[in-house]
Amino acid sequence: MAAEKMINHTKLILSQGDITRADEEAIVNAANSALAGGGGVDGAIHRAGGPEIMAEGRAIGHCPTGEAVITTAGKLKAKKVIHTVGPVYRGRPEDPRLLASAYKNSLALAAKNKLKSVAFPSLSTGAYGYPVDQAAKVALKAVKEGIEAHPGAFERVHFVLFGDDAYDAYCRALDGVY
Ligand code: AR6
Repeated sequence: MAAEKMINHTKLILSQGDITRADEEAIVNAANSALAGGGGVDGAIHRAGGPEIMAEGRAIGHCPTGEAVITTAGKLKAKKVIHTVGPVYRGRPEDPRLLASAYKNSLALAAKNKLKSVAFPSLSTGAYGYPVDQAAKVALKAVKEGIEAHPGAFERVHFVLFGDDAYDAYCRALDGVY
């Protein structure tokens, strides 16, 4: 199952699956500010990629909410892992702003490192509790703006969504945003 849209020359793809298996140059991790590892996508990426990723994360030490840092991808197929930190959802006005920043700063870092394809999970919608329908709208708008801000940088931006609920929410949001 997959849905696709073109944004200028970039293919935006929504699919269902496990992001650790994504065949893209950069994989984005839903990290925490301490870059300390955890459950969800973060746990899956470290398990599949091996200890090198954590070692580089430790050396970087910290990533504020809404920002992004980059490490090796270890044993993963990707060239790099971009670690970003979405907001813990509290229903505040800054939640969507911070969530959008996490997506846009991840794309900016990918562009800077000449990574032409990027896989995202649905940031903040697991342990951080962001309602997925709301998060999907913020995510797709932010990614569209991020792609437009870096003309020619990306061949593909790929949301790899875990489970039917997330995939369906992003498909609904795609119709609204584009
Ligand atoms: N591939 C793609 N998506 C996944 C995978 C996977 N392998 N595993 C889970 N998801 P979460 P957050 C989905 O909790 O809400 C960690 O402990 C999951 O179903 O991974 O940003 C960090 O260390 C959900 O839709 O990230 C932080 O402390 C989405 O990924 C904290 O959780 C995000 O869920 C970050 O919380």
